Amino acid sequence: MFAAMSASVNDPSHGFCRDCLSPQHGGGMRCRACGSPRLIRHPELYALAIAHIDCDAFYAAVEKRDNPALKDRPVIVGGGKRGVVSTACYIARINGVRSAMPMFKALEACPGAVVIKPDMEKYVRVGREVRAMMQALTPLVEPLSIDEAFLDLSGTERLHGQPPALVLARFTRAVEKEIGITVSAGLSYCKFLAKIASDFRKPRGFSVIGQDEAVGFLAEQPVTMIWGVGKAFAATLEQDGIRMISQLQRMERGELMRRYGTMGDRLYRLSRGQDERRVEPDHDAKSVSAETTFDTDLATAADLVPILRALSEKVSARLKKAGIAGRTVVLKLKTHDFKIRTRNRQLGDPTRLADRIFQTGLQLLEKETDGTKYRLLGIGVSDLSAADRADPPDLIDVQSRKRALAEGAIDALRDKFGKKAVETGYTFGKGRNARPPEDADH
Ligand code: TTP
Ligand code: MG
Ligand code: MG
Repeated sequence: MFAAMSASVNDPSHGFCRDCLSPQHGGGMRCRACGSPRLIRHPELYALAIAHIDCDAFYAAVEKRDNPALKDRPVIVGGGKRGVVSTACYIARINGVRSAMPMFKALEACPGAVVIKPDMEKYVRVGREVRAMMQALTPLVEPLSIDEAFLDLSGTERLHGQPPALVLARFTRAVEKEIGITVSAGLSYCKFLAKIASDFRKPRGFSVIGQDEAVGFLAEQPVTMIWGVGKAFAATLEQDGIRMISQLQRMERGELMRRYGTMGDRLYRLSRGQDERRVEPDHDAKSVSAETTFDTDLATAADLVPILRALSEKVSARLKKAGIAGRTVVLKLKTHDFKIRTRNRQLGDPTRLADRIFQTGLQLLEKETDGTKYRLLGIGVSDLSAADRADPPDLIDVQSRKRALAEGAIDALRDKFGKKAVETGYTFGKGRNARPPEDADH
């Protein structure tokens, strides 16, 4: 499926050297210009534009960069509060060390390892630098975590004067040179396969999965390669005798949906390499929200409403401080058995008023107070915009206008006398069961 195995390895127009980027004509094993064996050839190389990039052994790579004496040593980053491995460099991995392993086990497997406590601030900073370099290639960058993102490079050829494959290879070189860590890249026609490809030949990998080979390639993979098939779901499939994606490829959509609901539809499509999801760029913040986990599960409106009020005020305060407003109110509940329920309502205009957020949340909450016990409640707004068009006074009804005016007055008092100076009826006496709200910026 990949370059080396591809049928058109000899096609002179479909390859380049990943080290010096010179085009490769003919089928040699080494670059004609620089002698490097890191050649990439693929019949669809210049037709694919969806990329996934993931840094190699990210935290450990940053630590090695900052202390060259560690270069050839096995390095484990972790410990801290939970006493587990965050990540290990590839030398430590040869000895069997893995992320999430208890530290004592990791040291049993690799006694000579150098253990380093995580320095999150540093990793966040480096992650941002890598992201900034991605954003210089295309505005369509969708971060998935601190060290990885999807990029949609379609339509960037005119800007860069090069097809996406070369832009990507140039990028991986630039990260090595400018940031001092390595990344792996996957290139395909969809997100699902781009992500699989980036994981294929780590570290310093560059893998390509084209349209023509997708179904054949997937047929040979286990179902766990499908997005959303975790351990529990894989066990369910295993019980039904399904282990390989090829088995899903032979099943009808209706049958899969009957057995597995919406997940069945996903299995049907992804097993056939069909993935229409677009690369969604990151906006600085997509929502502003606050949530709290209760000490004991709560079910009644009497218990939940005061907490909703307090959280709405918190969200509103943060919106006001940031000068932004949100048009969609999102209620989040987690049931006693850890199922998440989110409910949205779009407003006519963006708001930053605690009362509007609260009243909307209340309407959504009413439908969910059906006796279910909850362990968490959250409220927030999304569809963010600048505050200048928020809460137009002539468009809100008389009651809400009164409350808006009152809220303005309360804000002014709080500014003058401090946060605790004014409490509304709803928040009075709250907190019996609630922990302090946690902020959540997404
Ligand atoms: P990953 O990209 O999953 O792993 P990695 O970059 O360390 O290694 P590779 O991609 O080459 O396989 O995660 C990125 C970082 O997130 C990782 O360096 C440390 C952190 N992390 C944890 O803290 N705990 C974990 O269980 C995992 C998987 C990652
Ligand atoms: Mg990584
Ligand atoms: Mg990652």
